[in-house]
Amino acid sequence: MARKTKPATPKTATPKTATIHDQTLLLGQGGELHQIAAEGTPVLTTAQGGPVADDQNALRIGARGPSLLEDFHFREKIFHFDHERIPERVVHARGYGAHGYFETYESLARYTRADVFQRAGEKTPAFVRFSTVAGSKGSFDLARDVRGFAVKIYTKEGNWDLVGNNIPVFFIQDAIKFPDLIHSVKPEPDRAFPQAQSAHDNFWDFISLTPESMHMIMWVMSDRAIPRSFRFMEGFGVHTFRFLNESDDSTFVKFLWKPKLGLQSVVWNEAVKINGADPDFHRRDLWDAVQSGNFPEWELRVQVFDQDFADQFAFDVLDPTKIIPEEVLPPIPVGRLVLDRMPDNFFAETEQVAFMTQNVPPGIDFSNDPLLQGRNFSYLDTQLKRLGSPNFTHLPINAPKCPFAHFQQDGHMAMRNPAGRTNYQPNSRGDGPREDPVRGFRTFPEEIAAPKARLRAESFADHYSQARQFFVSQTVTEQKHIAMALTFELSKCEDPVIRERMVAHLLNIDEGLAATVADKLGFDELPQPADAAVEPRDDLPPSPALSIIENGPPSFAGRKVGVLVSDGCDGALLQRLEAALAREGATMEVVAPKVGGAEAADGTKIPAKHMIDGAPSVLFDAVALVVSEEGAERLTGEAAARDFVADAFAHCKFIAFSAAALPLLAKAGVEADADEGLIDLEDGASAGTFVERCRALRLWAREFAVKL
Ligand code: HDE
Repeated sequence: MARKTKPATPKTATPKTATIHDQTLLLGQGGELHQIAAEGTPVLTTAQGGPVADDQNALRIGARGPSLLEDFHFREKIFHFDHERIPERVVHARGYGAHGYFETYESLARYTRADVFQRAGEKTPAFVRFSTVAGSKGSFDLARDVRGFAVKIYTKEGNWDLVGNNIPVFFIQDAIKFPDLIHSVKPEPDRAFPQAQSAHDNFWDFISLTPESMHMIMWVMSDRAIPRSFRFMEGFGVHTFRFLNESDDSTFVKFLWKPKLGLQSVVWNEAVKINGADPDFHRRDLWDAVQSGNFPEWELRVQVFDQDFADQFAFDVLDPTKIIPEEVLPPIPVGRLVLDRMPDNFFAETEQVAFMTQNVPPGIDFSNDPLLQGRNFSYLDTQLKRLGSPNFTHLPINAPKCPFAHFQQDGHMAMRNPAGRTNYQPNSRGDGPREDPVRGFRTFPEEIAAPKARLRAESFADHYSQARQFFVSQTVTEQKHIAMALTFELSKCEDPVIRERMVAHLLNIDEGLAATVADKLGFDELPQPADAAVEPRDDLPPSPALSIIENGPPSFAGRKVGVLVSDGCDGALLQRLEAALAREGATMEVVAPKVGGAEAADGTKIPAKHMIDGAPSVLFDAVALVVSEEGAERLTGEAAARDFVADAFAHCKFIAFSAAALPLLAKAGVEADADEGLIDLEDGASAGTFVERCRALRLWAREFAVKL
């Protein structure tokens, strides 16, 4: 017998209603209005607003017969589903965004007339999207990669997009090489792998033939490319821009974002494991932080300089493969960015947001950096491809939040065509907007007299000196990580010629680094150093601002401890630990043999966030083992528990433990008194001591004793 399928309707709270034009309507979660069904629930409609009677069965002849074309509801539903995807970004496809605001510290009127920098304490709405570059939308978060750090500030003079990265330099000096760079790093075209990885022949082939990328290579082989969280990374505008004040005087400017919680990265072995355990590690982190009210914050700093400084500086300020070290030109704090609200809908906001380098308000102007000039074309062009219509500025996330008026009209999805007869200017009716030479955007009238040609400036020719400066500015631990990263990546190249060409470049950066990598790759002898267009300098002083470890946080705030518990454990100890962490602004997550939780010795229930198999220690900044003797005994038999401890130790994390956990430590191959990173919570050390030690984030000295 034929049957009509109708799912059960769960009971909901008493709905809110509104009466509009004598019709009583239901108010939805987001304030949207619904027609009311007989049961008092919102009515499901078609996109045309027609009420739907049956959304479980397509229209067909009989119960077992063919479906009918006449079923407009079915056809509309499937048609729309078929078109749900828009092209992912060619680069930076995987990203995650949040709303917030930018707060100006003090007037910068002497440098710029940009309205956003005029009034101390003024808050301007902002949206930020963080991203990886190489991977597709569904790739994992902890790829070794540059992170995008794109900020849209909705100023009273239009949107200002500072489309930056978490690394202050770039691979190439001319935008015309961008497609080659990106083709080389993306999956190889015949085999379509590897996904979201630079460790393959094509990438290193291109890089080894592109000496200008060497400075950037030092950064992407450093731990900067495997950040612990978006919240703990810096952001950089990369290019030199111009500030223009009311008198149109120009000052060069570079923009930097400094995370309030300090810098932090993970180690490579950890990154690989995080990708398996939680491919959404970074997005989850941002979501959790914002939702729990721990709003991530960055300070905007600017390096401002004039033409004289630019002329005297050792490198060309238009060259995007160079930095101006902070010790040479200290950045000035000018405001702060706070992220305090997650999007209501990922697609509508984070996916459809369209950043464009050419979005600058009056008072901010471009320099002639050839990469920036090329980007100013690309970002508009790519939005048309991705969003499908020149009216992408009509989408709420992209629309300015200040009044705007122009005569652009029509096109796909036009949602705000102006009313009235006049759609041009000048017009004799006095209708519509007119240009304003005083408030409007003015370009710096730079005079340039030079031949039209395809040229690269001589002043861009030094590709090694700052790469070396970056390397010597790192701590010994960080230098070791760079050597390990280069070795790993090059070990994945099948063509030995590529490895050799890269070691030849490294010889121009640091001989010790080159020798280490060559040795680990199994070279019999070192190649000749690569030809350098300009003799590399070794007199650039180390810049401590370039080290992550030297710029760690002042406290353990914003970090997370994973506590492995078992039945019969000391509940009071657990509470002391939680309280000590809360005082620091850090959090604790309980990991138990069962996700249902555990029962402390005094009978109290301990709710768990994770079961041990789903929460390896790589997901935490530090760990604690609060177990009973019996619990420890049981856990020693579980590989996941042994790995929890062994990995935390290998990744140089601080480990607190109750005395009963000793057998578990032993089974994981960790000596309880191996170093000061192991803290016995029942032998003089308090939960507070553990938290204090955790401020160092990692016990890096251990790394030289442990071979990862
Ligand atoms: Fe981009 N870049 N890029 N880029 N870029 C894009 O624009 C491009 C460069 C950066 O979260 C695309 O909307 C060229 C440097 C970020 O939506 C595209 C060149 C820096 C994002 C594009 C560069 C960046 C993008 C793809 C060489 C750091 C993500 C999707 C001249 C300062 C923004 C899109 C978001 C995205 C082109 C180099 C940062 C294709 C041609 C240098 C953070 O237009």
